[in-house]
Amino acid sequence: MKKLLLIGTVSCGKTTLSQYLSGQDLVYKKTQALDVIGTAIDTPGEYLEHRAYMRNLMVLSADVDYVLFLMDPTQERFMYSPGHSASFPVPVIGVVTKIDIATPKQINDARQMLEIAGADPIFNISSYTGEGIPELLKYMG
Ligand SMILES: Nc1nc2c(ncn2[C@@H]2O[C@H](COP(=O)(O)OP(=O)(O)O)[C@@H](O)[C@H]2O)c(=O)[nH]1
Ligand SMILES: [Mg+2]
Repeated sequence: MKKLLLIGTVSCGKTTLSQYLSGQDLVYKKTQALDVIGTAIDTPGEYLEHRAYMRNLMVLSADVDYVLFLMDPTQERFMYSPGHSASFPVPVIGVVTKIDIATPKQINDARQMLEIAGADPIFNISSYTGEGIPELLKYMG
């Protein structure tokens, strides 16, 4: 399993995805601090939402194989800046979460936003149904 840094707004699905990837039970748990679940570093959403924390994300990413930009297509908020992925020293993969409850249009819009942020490639997943996760894991190797 690769080392990952999961980034995304509050409640976009970071903790649930890292629990899924590490085979843990899915239990709601608000991430208050950095949390290492299996080989994924789960970050509090506040890291992305407050610019002052961005530096911490950059430092953390030095030690991982991939950064994952997560995006919840049912949320209106878009926190990534255009070309954001270029500030990380490792490949940035886009992950559209919660596709079990999102409309096709919401999913497409989210994909476009992640593209603008520079994430490549981009996977659509659900941590509830597991859809899309085998493809993501296969890509990461
Ligand atoms: N329907 C659905 N809900 C999800 C999915 N992933 C997470 N959630 C729910 O979204 C909420 C926030 O998830 P969480 O992983 O804590 O988000 P985080 O703040 O990014 O760590 C929780 O109630 C999760 O159960 C998913 O794939 N589908
Ligand atoms: Mg969390």
